[in-house]
Amino acid sequence: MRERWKNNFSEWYNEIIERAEILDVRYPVKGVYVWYPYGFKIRRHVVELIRSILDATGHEEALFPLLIPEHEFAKEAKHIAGFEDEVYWVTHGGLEPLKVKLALRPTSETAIYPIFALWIRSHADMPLKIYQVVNTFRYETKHTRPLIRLREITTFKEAHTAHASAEDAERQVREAIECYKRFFDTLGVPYIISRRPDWDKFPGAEYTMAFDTIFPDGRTLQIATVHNLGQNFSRTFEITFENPQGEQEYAYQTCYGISDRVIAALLALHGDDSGLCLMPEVAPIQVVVIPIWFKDKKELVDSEVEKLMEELSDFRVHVDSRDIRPGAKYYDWELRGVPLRVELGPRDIERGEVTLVRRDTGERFSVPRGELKERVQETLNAIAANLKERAWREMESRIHSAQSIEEIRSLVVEKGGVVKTTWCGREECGKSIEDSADVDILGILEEAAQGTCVGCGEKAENVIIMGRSY
Ligand code: PR8
Repeated sequence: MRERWKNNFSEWYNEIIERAEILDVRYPVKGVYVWYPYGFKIRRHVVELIRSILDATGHEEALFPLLIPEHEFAKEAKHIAGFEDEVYWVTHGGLEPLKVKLALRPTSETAIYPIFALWIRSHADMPLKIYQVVNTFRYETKHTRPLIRLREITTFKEAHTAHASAEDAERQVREAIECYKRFFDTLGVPYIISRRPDWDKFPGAEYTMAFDTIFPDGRTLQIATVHNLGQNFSRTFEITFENPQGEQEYAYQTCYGISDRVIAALLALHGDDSGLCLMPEVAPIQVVVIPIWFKDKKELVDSEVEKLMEELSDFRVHVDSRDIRPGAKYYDWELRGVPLRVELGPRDIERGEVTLVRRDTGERFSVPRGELKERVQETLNAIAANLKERAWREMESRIHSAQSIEEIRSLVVEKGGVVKTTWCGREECGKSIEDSADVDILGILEEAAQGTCVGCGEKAENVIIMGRSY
């Protein structure tokens, strides 16, 4: 059942985040939340996944300070202009005013690049590919929401790279996109990749590529961005290197990031009216075992459960031996999204079978005891494939084509979706399309445009997607 999930998504989301023990939202600072142990385990698996993808592609993890001195933070004019109204400042040490104000990083370009200037000497030092997983602070003025719009972003994975040529930086942008595709594909989170219009790119970037997903209420969520910084920051921070010809040159840079929003998407897209439905890859518990005790058979069942646990030791398994009704246990683990339930009672033991129940489809079936391990693996794989396929199908069903402003408005605002349309590429016209449709241009797709611009009727240059985002 996905009635409430679909029709009352916001309510569903707020309630599930709390009841499934992902975040405690009662912390007394706006936009700042507490991770429960269960939610934090999901987070840990997600972070491990992105780490493994980045490590396998030659990135190295490092850790830079949270505090950024004002003079570094203010160096890059566009960057500071883009972030100044979102920065938290540390102005005092105890009772004493600080001589130099310190920014809590809203992102770490200005913490990292002065140090890159010290690390990079020659073209042989590059490509330099660094990442860190840290908390960042943004004084968001739009409505804050758990995992979606945070003032303390607790899971900011930011990568920063430096290159000896513009071509190599361009190649890095493609590599980053490939890394994120692999990441989202493993999580079964569907995405649309587009290039942000110039007025919406990252402050200080040459251009920004973004991944957006669509939530059940039709709103889009930006879940990853990849920025080509060109030489904008290297000029400001004096990141120079000696090229093979012996000349000094400014480095070419990229940066790319994801956040807690990835976890928001993971939870939001795979849920239903009974709660979460976790991808096996990141589920803290992949298989929950429920012993079905009958009066005089408790010992028999318990000893079989013990054997079964050993057989399933390759998975993250949990036995629920609480002294409550099995039905109450089913309810709890469904709410928390455990992908697979195993039930074992005297009747199963007699028949040499085990009962499996899939969280995604509710399907219940018996498997021979001797085949348990293979069948569990096979079923977890089937669940992952089904969740991914279902999420992609749902998202694609929300993308429509529109040829007029009225159509854009009606498809996005009334039907709750995203539209594809065509645009001449002029900023002035783009903004007027946004104003008259009351819908944002999310980005430009890598597709050849045909026909005319939906705003001015001139020749179309770009295929764009438009929607309302979180
Ligand atoms: C950069 N510099 O910073 P970006 N709450 C949750 N997630 C958020 C929030 C928020 N308030 N704001 C942004 N995000 C570059 C790239 C280092 C890394 C998420 O880029 O400003 C969004 O998914 O685009 C965004 O795509 C990502 O952080 C990176 O932030």
